[in-house]
Amino acid sequence: MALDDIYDSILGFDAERTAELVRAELAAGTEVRAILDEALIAAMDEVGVQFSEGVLFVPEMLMAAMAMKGGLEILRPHLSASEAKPAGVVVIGTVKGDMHDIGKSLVGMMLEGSGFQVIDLGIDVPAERFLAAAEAHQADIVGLSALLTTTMPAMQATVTRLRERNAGPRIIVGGAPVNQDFAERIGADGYGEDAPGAVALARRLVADR
Ligand code: B1M
Repeated sequence: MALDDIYDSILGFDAERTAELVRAELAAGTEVRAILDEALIAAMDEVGVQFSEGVLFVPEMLMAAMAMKGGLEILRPHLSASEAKPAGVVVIGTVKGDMHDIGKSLVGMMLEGSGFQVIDLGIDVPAERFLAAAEAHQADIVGLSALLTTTMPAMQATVTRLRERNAGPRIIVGGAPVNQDFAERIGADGYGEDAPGAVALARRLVADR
């Protein structure tokens, strides 16, 4: 099955083939969601399992990530739809010390697709940069991503820094080690389990403002 081939191409670190197969799947009319969930994200989950088991190491994890990101870029126009007036402004980034950007980028793309204006600050973003960007762009929402247990404190520190403003933006958090309980403990306004969850949450928070 073609989705399995995409999955295998990521686990084979063959970025060119991943791109080729994703294009072919789109042309064949396969749903974007299926390509994303059953091939791209599923493959990265397996990479994580194999890394934990000591089968794969950091260089392989990186090569798999590059293949996944290539596929994601091809899906980007299909995740995005333009609207005249943005649903809100979101500043998003991965917190300080953390280099993982695939989940954060996916959340950003899906927010764009839902009509939000997204300012993506990238990876390893210190609290001050989140604060400066939120002010400069008059953000409605700041989205923080963390993939490491060791960078969860940086997420907490960023929330604390953003909260020092009186009328600050709403803050949403997400990433594999984060959960609702943690979000509440650090004073975030919400937790997005995945990209669609983050979009639903952002919509709710903007509507409540
Ligand atoms: Co890293 N890594 N990594 N890694 N890596 C993990 C996270 C890990 C779980 C692997 C493992 O051990 N099984 C583990 C963390 C363990 C822990 O802390 N509990 C780990 C480790 C240990 C490390 C290093 C420390 C390894 C080392 O150097 N010894 C190192 C740290 C570097 C650093 O950041 N300082 C490291 C490095 C890397 C690479 C650079 C090689 C590469 C990242 C490349 C890149 O991003 N450009 C990498 C990768 C690829 C992974 C795994 C395999 C895949 C992550 C991914 O992209 N998933 C990962 C294992 C895993 O997660 N299965 C792993 C796909 C992506 C779509 O999912 O990011 O979870 P995810 O995003 C989801 C949700 O979490 C959520 O929505 C997304 C879509 O559904 N979400 C949000 C994310 N952000 C959100 C924000 C929101 C809302 C929802 O609102 C704002």
